[in-house]
Amino acid sequence: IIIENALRKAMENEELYLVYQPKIDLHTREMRGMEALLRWESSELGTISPAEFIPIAEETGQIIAIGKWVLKTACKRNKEWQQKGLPFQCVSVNVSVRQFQHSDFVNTVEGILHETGLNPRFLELEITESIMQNINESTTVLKGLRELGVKTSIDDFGTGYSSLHILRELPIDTIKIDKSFIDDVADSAKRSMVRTIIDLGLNLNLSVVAEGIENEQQAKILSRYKCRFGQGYLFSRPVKEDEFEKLLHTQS
Ligand code: G
Ligand code: G
Ligand code: MN
Ligand code: NA
Repeated sequence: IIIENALRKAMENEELYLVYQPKIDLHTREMRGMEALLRWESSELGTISPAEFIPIAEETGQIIAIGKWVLKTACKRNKEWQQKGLPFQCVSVNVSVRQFQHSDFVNTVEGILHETGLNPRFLELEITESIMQNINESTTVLKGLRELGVKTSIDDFGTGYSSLHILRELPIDTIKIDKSFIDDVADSAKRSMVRTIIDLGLNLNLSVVAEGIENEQQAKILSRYKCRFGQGYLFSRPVKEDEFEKLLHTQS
């Protein structure tokens, strides 16, 4: 209840903001996209992680308004960067299950693209395997998004109960291999799992992203296994928009 009330004010008082983390081509080390991540600096409660407040916002339904704000802010900012002449990048936005399953979701995305003027190909939506709870509806939503020209990605891939099922049934573009598998890459006895996931993605013509890369050894092994893209502290932490703009400048 405390967080719920503070979150209501957070929207009004502009305590929410986005940070951005680059996605890197592991071969050339160039930026090939960015993920927008939500942050909350509460005047009452201090810094609160989305891992803590997103589940509450899902329960209370506040996620619908928050999710719209995130999506609109990320699209608007990306369009502004493009208009400034910075290199065009695709922005990935996290979408929670409840938001994804909201009846109006595809229309909302379409409206935000229209309003911000962002070309749909520069937007990707990250969802988790939990959308499999409702496979028919999820398929309809994913098809609607594909018709709009928006890309979709399965976040934390490999951690759910339906990883294979999802690939077989749903029209998606990208898998993001969960950090727990990337942590295992340094261990020769455990790395075969990662290799198998990468091959699976490539064989299905999906874009494969490794998340949570923290050292050069992991990056090298993943690159050798033909994982094309990566994100992680090795390349950059998620940074505020002014700092991210500087990163974009170094790419032009
Ligand atoms: O950025 P960080 O590692 O603190 O994120 C923690 C969790 O919160 C991750 O699971 C991430 O996907 C999720 N998260 C971050 N930003 C958003 C957002 O804008 N919307 C949703 N639904 N989840 C987010
Ligand atoms: O669930 P999702 O993949 O959206 O969450 C991404 C989270 O992982 C973000 O909170 C981000 O801050 C965090 N993150 C990004 N790169 C790294 C990394 O290299 N190491 C760790 N520990 N966390 C990372
Ligand atoms: Mn994500
Ligand atoms: Na993830």
